Amino acid sequence: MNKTTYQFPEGFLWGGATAANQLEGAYLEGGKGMNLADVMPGGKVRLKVISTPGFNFEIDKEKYTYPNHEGIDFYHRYKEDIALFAEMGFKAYRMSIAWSRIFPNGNELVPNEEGLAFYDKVFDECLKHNMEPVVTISHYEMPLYLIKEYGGWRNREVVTFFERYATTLFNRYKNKVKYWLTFNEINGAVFHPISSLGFSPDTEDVRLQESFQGLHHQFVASSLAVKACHEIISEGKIGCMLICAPVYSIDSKPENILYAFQEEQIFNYLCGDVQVRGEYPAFSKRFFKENGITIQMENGDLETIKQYPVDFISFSYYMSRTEKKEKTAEEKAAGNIFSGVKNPFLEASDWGWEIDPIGLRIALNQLYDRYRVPLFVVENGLGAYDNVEEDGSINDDYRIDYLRKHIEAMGEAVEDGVDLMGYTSWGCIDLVSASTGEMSKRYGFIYVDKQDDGSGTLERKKKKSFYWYKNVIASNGQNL
Ligand code: BGP
Repeated sequence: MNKTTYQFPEGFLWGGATAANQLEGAYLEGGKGMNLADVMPGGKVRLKVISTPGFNFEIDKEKYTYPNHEGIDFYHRYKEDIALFAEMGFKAYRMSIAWSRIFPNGNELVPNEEGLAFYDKVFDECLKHNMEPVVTISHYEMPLYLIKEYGGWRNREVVTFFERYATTLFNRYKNKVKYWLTFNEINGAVFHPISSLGFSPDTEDVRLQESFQGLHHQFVASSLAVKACHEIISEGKIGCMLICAPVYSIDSKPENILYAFQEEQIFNYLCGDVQVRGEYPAFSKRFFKENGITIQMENGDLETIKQYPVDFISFSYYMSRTEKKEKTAEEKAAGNIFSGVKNPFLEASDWGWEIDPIGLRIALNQLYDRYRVPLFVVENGLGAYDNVEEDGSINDDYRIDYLRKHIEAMGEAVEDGVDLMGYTSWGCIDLVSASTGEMSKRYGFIYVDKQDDGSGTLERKKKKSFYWYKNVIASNGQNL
């Protein structure tokens, strides 16, 4: 039976999360170089681009809109936005750094001072309000030059560039940022190599081979970042970042249960095992063999991975996944990155993402049982159409309901014994959607007046959920 109040640990990191490419805008300012997000069009075409081979990484403004170019103009309005987060009582703000603001092409030896100075100002603003910055080093915005000239993470050389980038950040912000995350949703790479690994495989046949090779490079890069973080920042804590969805079998047929279990091994655990346990799991051997995957490794890679595991696991949770070994096209469910079949017991958002708070409790327990390191929920939320009433209010009770149930699920997991560090709900201020590139899929406590066609004043308005979340934080999760 669910309790009515929950005991979240003292010092629990309540807050919100964003990513540079989805809110900063100013895509050509401050010496920034072009990155992947700058060439990703908005609308239905983006969804297609994410999953179709052969994307050419060019901008065609005649044909498409590019919502990331302006974002919500956080680059110029960060003070106002951070002040609003502070008003809600945020203890933490998860954000990312745009790699191409620091190294415009990605392969330079000397960083761009203007880019570094921008994030200094953002961190200072957070610290002024007693908010811990939680910084994702790479969130779907690889410098375009590395994509075009090097082939993205397929190329081993990128490891060196990333290590230099991460080390530059640790040296510069060592007195301001304690919490770091390496690659956003690293285990999603196989499903959308374009956003995570910076390449679009030429054919479906090579997708797995190239993705796992790219992932291996990211594992090495991540370990080198862990090493550097610990050497440079005495109090530094660095985590991996996974997209997490427990996989259910559609029924009790053993073939389906085995299939769901294997999907969970490959999708949920492989990346975690490498980054937390420091080794490729036993099941990966057979999976690689049966799928014709051969990973080129350099001497010392496995030792590096073993020696520098992450300190904690952060993850996004939006939905669970239900699986069936043989499925027809009609049975497929919509979903974030991955999709299984429709679960008859779950309702879904307007974008077909199934809503399953219990799945979050399961995910937290599964991860903690397996790894025994602190967990951090760094993304969770409901993408919804919001309506501004005539009096200017936005009554997003559906969002409050979604968040309340997920926070309750976390409370249950804490009670189950899970070591949970914090919760930063996704898109605390409305921003550009990663999958559609549109504004109308809104997650925020703060509404931004910007529409899909780019019109709008960019004015910020507090939604009903703003006041609700403020109360949740003030009561450390007791008043839900
Ligand atoms: C995650 C990404 C985020 C974010 C979120 C919501 O996968 O890490 O960047 O956007 O999903 O997705 P969407 O914006 O497509 O609704």
